[in-house]
Order: sequence, then C-alpha cells, then structure tokens
Amino acid sequence: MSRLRALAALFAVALLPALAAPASAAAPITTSIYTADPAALVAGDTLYLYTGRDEAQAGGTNFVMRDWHVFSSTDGTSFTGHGARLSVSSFPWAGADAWASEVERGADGRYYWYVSVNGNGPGWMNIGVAVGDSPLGPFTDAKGGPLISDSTPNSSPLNIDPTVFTDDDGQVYMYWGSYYGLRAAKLRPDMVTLDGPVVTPQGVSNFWEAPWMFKRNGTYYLAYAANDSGCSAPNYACIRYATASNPLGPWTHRGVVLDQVSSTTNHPAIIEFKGQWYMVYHNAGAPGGGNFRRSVTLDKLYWNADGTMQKVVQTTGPGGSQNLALSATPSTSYVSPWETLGAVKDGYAPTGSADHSHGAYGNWPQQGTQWVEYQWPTAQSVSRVETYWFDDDLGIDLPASCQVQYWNGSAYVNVPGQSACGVAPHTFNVTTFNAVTTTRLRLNITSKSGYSTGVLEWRALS
Ligand code: FUB
Repeated sequence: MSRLRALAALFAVALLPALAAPASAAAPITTSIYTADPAALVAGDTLYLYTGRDEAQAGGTNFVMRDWHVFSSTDGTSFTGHGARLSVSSFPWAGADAWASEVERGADGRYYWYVSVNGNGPGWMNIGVAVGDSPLGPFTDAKGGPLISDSTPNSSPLNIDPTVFTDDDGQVYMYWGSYYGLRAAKLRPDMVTLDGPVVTPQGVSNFWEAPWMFKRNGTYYLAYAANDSGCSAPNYACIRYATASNPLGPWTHRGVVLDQVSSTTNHPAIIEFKGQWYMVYHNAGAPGGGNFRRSVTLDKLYWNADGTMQKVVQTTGPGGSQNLALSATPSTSYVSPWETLGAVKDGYAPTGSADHSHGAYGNWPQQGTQWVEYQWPTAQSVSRVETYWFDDDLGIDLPASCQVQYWNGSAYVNVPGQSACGVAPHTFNVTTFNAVTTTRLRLNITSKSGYSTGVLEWRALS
C-alpha cells in the first residue's frame, strides 16, 4: 500500500460550522484556506460547492486533508464560505485523508455526502456517506461503515472520488475510482446500499481518476482526470470526457475539455446554474499555492451544436490573477549552458527546491548579483511576483537577497511599495508591490558568498 501512497503523492497525486463569511470573488473561490476537489450542486437559487481543504505546510510533499467545506453563491461569481461541515471524525470507522467528495439529493429530500476517506480497517481508501437535511447539513454518518472498501468485489485499485447521479427515472448511479480503475454501481433508493454488482465501464479512454457524471439533452456525460502524454506533461492531469446513451455505458471518448492546470492533480465538476454552464476545478494558483495547497476556481463552459463541449478557457475567473510569465519572453544576465532559462515560466509547481524535474535556471559559476527578466510586447499591469528558488546542494544555494525592478521607460527602478523579497526554500516566496504598468520586469538575485543562485519558477501576477 505504501507504493500506492507514493504514487498518489507523485501524481499529486473543529467541525463547528463557521460563521458564514464572504469569500473573495470567484477565482479562487477563497484565499482564506486552500481548497481542492470541488463538487457542485444547485438547490433552489443557490450554487453550492463542496470542497476538501489542503492543510499541507509550504513545501509539504503529501496531502494533509482533514475536513470538507461548503461554499455557496447566488451569482456564480462571489462565494460565501460556510466552514467545515464534515470531517474525518464524523466517520467513527475512519482515521485520515478527507479526499474528494460529492453531494446528491436523495428521493427522500435529504442530502447525501459521498466522501473518499481512509478507513481504520484493512486496506486504504474507502467511500463513506453522510446525510443531512439541507445542503449545509448538519451531516452525520449515514451508514456506520464504508459503502465501498477494498473488500467490495471488483472494487477499484483505489476507492476514491465518488460521483453520484440520479437519472430521470429515479435510478441512482455511482462512479468512482483511481489508478486507471474506473468502477460503477447502482444505488438503492436509500442512497447507502449497492443495488447490484460493481461493474467496470467500457470506453472511458485514459481514465486516471476524478469522474464527474451528468446528463444533458438525453446524453450522459462523464468527465474525468487523465494523465496521458496526449494531453498533459508528465505527472500532470488534464480533464477528458466521454458520452453515452446508457448510464452505465459503453462510453465514447470525446476529447479534452480542460487542459493541464498549475497543480499536478485536476478535478472537475460541471454544472448548469441560472442558464450558464460552469467548469469547476482546482489549481495551484492562489498565493503560496502548490500541488498540496490547491485552490478551487471556476470558468464558464460552452457547448457546440453537436453536444460536444468546447475546451474551457482558464481565465482564472473574474477578479482572479493571471500568471503573465506564461506569455513573457525571458532573458538573463547569465545561464549555465546545461540549465534552462525557460523553466522559470513553464507553469510547473515544484515539490521542493531541489525539484528540477521540469528544468531549472542556474547561473553557476557566477556569483554576486545576476538577474532574470520578463519582457512583453505590450505593457502589462503587475502587482505581485512569486519566486521558487533552486538549491542543488552543490554550487547553487538560496540567495542572500533579491529585489524586483521594472522598466519605467528609461531605466530599471525598484517596484514601489515592495514587500520583503523572500528567500525561503521549498515554497513560492510572495512579493507584493503597488501595481506597475510595464513591458519589462526584472528579478535581481544576489548570491551568498561562495555560491551561485537559481530559480525553478518565477510567476508575475496581474
Ligand atoms: O485530493 C486528494 C485526491 O487528489 C483526490 O481524491 C483526487 O481526485 C486528487 O485531486
């Protein structure tokens, strides 16, 4: 089982209801906490998002997830946080890992919250289910034990990521799974008992994990995370989808609906709210974010006339920041011939300061002050940079200091109101300043005596 955990990590793979607090607008839905693995539900005139919470420390290399949170919106743009509404401790038979979940309304009008959670019994992850009388709960364990575990016949190699769908005739279906092992089963009207055997759906190409099922105009849709080289960089996921005319398939693969994001994992929820379709997902885009410090966000989703989905444009949502580095041309005072300057703007979220798996900028054997610069063909408004330092434990060490400058039309000058230019290892060091409008932004890096310096990723944010 430890091999599976390692794989999951690689792939990145106080339960009292908090007072409702307005969260920042749309994307990410909040920056008060890190959130992941969204599920969406419309009840009345409200869109509810159910998420996990990432609590890993900066530079952490595994998931730390203890509870599930609820957010709501009446306009699809600004979200109100309702705090943790369910936790691992809500399930007396479980002990850790509050992973992906989804809420479905039962025929009895109650709300069933299906969760991935680590049981205390044999095996690893299980699917549990809690129930509450409203979308905000309170929720309690509905079964007293797992609905799906490793001992369920024909269960997935990793029993996580439930998606529950109720068809027009009232029949309820659950899909779940990871490690390429998609599974499905019918549920009885009680919502907590399987209604027949677990089946292995066919035709879902490159399925990795995170299924999300829905229906539109009589066609069934299954969106899911895939990680094949046809859609994402190594260790990253994209979102593919398939359609079917029967809720248990066979499925026909239709393509990629969401490209790779800035976190290695990717997790979809697709829903119509007040006439607009949305793709809800997570990335590493919040300040200090990373593969284990993710943030839920959403973007509009549009349909083609033939019922296929257009690829979602990742705007980072209304009011969200964009990483302008992605469209910049980088240059530098010096780069070692074996290093890659372009690595600083490839969108990768490193797992630590020694993680040069996606290339690194390094200036060995230079010492003293060197610089990295971004240039744009038209002026950009920039107010924050996030810097992930490279440290190879050889000639490249963390810098002694750094300074952000911009081109004011005739010279490089320090950006105004600059917060500390951090040099911490294993994290994105966030430096904020009064917004500048410029075609060139520069990071001056001063080495410690006897060392050179390097950068794994340098984000420039609007
Ligand atoms: O958040 C933990 C796991 O990572 C989820 O269950 C997967 O979908 C992936 O996002």
